[in-house]
Amino acid sequence: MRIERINIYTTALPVKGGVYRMASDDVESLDSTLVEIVTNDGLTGWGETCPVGPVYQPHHALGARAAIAEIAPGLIGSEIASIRLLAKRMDERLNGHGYAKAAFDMAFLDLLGQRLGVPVSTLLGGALTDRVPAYYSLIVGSPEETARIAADKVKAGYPRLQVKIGGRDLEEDVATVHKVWEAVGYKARIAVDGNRGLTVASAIHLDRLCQAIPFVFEQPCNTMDEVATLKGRVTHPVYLDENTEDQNAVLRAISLGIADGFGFKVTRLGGLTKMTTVRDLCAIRSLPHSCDDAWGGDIIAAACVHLAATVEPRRMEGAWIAQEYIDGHFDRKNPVVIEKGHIAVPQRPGLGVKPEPGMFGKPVATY
Ligand code: 0XW
Ligand code: MG
Repeated sequence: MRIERINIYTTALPVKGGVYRMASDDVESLDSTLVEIVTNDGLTGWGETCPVGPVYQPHHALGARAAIAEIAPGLIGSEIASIRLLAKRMDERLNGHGYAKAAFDMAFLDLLGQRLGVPVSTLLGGALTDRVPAYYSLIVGSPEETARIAADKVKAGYPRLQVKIGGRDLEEDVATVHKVWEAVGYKARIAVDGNRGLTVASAIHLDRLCQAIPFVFEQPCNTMDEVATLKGRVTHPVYLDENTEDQNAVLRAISLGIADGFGFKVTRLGGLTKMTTVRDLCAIRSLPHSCDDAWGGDIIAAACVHLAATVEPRRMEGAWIAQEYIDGHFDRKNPVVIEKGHIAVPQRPGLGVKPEPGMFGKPVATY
């Protein structure tokens, strides 16, 4: 099975509700890039990469497409058999840019799964479950409104909430965390996500002012060095998200002992194959983590869920997919959906999702 053609598409994913607010940025519509690989035996494999705007992490949609343009011509004619060989070929075309390579890695695995008749979770080492937990991400908002939505989402079955804070007065952040805790208590696990927005001083204050509330503190400050200085000075467990820019960053954080867990993004880490390495490193040190991406439609959602199914459930912090913030699905027949706060793992060969034919219009590039 050889790569005959690669089509690149783009699609806009407007945010349901108008705006997705984080400490680092407000976003209103996300620009997703889709990779369709067509093989000589008529199979098609799909990949996707969709940064949540250009500010959240050092990725942007135009950057992804520029990187794809460097890589794609060098893949034509390649055999879809060894994922490692394909990764090497991509590295020979372009240094870095894992978030663009991630879309190809997804498409390779989608094709290999279809060819072998197995779901992608099997290619990632094997599923431990057929249903993974999701979590609900509450955007930066007023304490009252955030607590009201939190209670609703717990009632709807979400086992975990992520409360976004930062970019405003400490008083409002502290009040938000308290109100959410009063509203949901032990009924859901809570992560408080600063999205790099707090100074070390504010992070220490927030930690003290919310001392008795059992939450994990996600990416409170901008850099890994700042977060490292929190060790021993805050009582809440600290998780890294945006700072895990590649596998080496994860290795560094684990070996320095500065992260109690992670919010992983599949494309940021360079794709599903690279994620299996950090998944296994986390298993060695009993570190919990999520299997998310920053944004995306059904292709990315399926990728996150296949990977999440291979993580030991006691360390699985949930698969975040953008469904609650986008309208519709790429695959209306077999969409990836959250039901009662959980997501069924696709059982069909490959990723198990296929965009409706023609839904993205004409390709923006073909190789
Ligand atoms: C909740 N997310 C997975 C969605 C947005 O990309 C932000 C992100 C996070 O945890 O920071
Ligand atoms: Mg986060």
